[in-house]
Amino acid sequence: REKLKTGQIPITPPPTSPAIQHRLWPEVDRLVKQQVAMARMGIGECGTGWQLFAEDGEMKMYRREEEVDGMVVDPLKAVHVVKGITGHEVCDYFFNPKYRYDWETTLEHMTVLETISDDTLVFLQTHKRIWPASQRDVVFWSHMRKLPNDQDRDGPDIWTVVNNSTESPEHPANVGKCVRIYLTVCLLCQTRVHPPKDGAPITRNNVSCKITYCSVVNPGGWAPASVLRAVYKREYPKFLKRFTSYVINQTKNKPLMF
Ligand code: 16C
Repeated sequence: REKLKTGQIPITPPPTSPAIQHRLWPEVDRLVKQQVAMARMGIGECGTGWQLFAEDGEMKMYRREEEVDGMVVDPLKAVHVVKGITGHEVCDYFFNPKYRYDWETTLEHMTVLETISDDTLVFLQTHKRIWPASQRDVVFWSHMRKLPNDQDRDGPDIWTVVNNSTESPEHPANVGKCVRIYLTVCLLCQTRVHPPKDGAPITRNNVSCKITYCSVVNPGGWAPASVLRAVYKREYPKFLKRFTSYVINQTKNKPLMF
């Protein structure tokens, strides 16, 4: 097991995880640690230039304007607090391919290219075209992980899903009608329990989930900056509201999953 300094968070998964044997594992493990550390930082702690561009109740979305070779790659950081659901549930619905068409409105087609383990998959997705740009596709690994709760050792675990672009020799970039996009996404979910004063059992009324969603998408080829910024300003809030409502609806009559 990894050696920890005081206050350091252990985020190495159990050594039994079968994904450890896979060629992608060193990258998965490194990226997950890096993305989780960044997601845990408050907006004031992760550099300057963050602008609030969308707000709705508890949901706040910030972006930083950035361009690489003339292409918009604005990083996004969103925070939200949603009542009645747990971090494990939110991550499960985000990670599990069987639910993806239900909530991912920009999706045209999704294939699981490889099952590395129960918690690590490789996806190929095509997304809806935005006029006047070409249609986009993306190949990424997706990894879901439970993290120990270092701030409250008796509290529920923290859960995360990290998605990061990768290559697939069977599906090379930019050969068909689609332009390949490149992304790094981190969803980090922390469950808060507000125990009933009378010692009654904990129900959905007693839990909430703090969600942090960070994303950087490189469009991979020409797309007008103004169109791209207008699209993500509309699509990211739509995604987070629709996805969290979906999780609320799916779980409302099910037992809590911590
Ligand atoms: O994280 C999210 N979803 C995950 C599971 O699918 C995964 C995938 C993310 C793909 C995000 C890129 C999608 C871009 C497609 C083009 C947009 C089509 C809009 C069509 C409107 C009718 O991590 C949730 C993702 C929420 C996506 C919000 C949209 C972000 C747009 C960013 C700009 C992309 C550049 C497109 C260049 C033309």
